[in-house]
Amino acid sequence: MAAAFSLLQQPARRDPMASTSGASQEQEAYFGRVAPLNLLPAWKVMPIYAPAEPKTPCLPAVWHFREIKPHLLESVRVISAKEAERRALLLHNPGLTGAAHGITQTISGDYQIMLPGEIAPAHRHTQTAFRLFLEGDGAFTAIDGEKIYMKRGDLIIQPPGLWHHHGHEGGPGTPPVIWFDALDVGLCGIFESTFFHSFTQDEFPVTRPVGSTRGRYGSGVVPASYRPQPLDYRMYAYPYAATRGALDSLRATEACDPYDGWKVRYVNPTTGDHAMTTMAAHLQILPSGMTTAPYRSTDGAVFVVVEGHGRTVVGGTTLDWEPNDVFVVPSWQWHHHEIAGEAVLFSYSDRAAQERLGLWFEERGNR
Ligand code: GTQ
Ligand code: FE2
Repeated sequence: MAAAFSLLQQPARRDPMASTSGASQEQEAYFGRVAPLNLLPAWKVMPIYAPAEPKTPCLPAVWHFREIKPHLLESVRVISAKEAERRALLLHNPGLTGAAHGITQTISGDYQIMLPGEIAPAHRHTQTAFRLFLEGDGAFTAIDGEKIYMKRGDLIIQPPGLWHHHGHEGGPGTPPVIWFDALDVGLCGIFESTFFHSFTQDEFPVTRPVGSTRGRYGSGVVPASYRPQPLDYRMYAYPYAATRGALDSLRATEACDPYDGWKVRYVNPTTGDHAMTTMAAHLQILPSGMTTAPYRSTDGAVFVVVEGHGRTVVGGTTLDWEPNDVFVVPSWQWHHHEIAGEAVLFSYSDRAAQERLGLWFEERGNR
């Protein structure tokens, strides 16, 4: 995408920060006179609302599944899925304070657990969501009347406004199921466009056969009468076997990209655009021993480790990771990956929203 201006060549100019340091007594008195009228002098707050480059309170951080799993298992004794509606542990960025509770200011993530026989009751919301399934057998998400059974690595996107509930159909005594959820909570919060409704019953009626949407839209064809709409989603399930197969296929003939290894983007098959309107999602494979070249972009990205081991260096912070761990690289921070054992990383961010609004920028460094 062509940038509206060059980010990398800041013209030399007086420092706008200078105007805020050391306001004179006269200026302070003036601020005091306009404040009761709910006015703020722009020159006083300029560096906060218009910093020279992206600034974030979010910190680079990693959540180790090995440490978290015992607490997830314990949560099933603390509350039922029905009572909790979603029995999930949110990943909270340690740099965020106050009401903010996301991994970044725009997106959230959590680990959700269900026991056999449980139902997480039906609801709908304006937030876009998705699940990346991690472990266990017998779990489904029902979206708009279609049950989607989930296996490890499957991505299930949850379009805004559609009724959904979850269940675990494994028999008594089968292990719990655990998956990773993400929502654009902060983004909808900033726009103050969040609606949330609970359905009248625990389960929204299932009216379409298993495999319906992927069966119709997942094979390079669409029903003949269908005309794609920009905000229309028709396919919810992206099975891991298919996406992983796409990576293997790329790898068979393409050179390893120094920044990304081999990387695919999840798309809406009827438009070719991002699979979700607000959040971009990607899957990449990085070979053992690879150190990626330094990169930064304006979307704070969250990574879920599907396979492999390694670490990611974000500025001065090193994040070690293994399967099922989650880590975050905040906006505009230089980072690279060091791969110890061939790794498959799922990642997501608010990039789709930023691109639509003309706000997305990236910079590729040299090694
Ligand atoms: O599974 O539908 O953790 O709507 C938060 C909000 C999970 C879900 C969460 C949700 C869900
Ligand atoms: Fe939900």
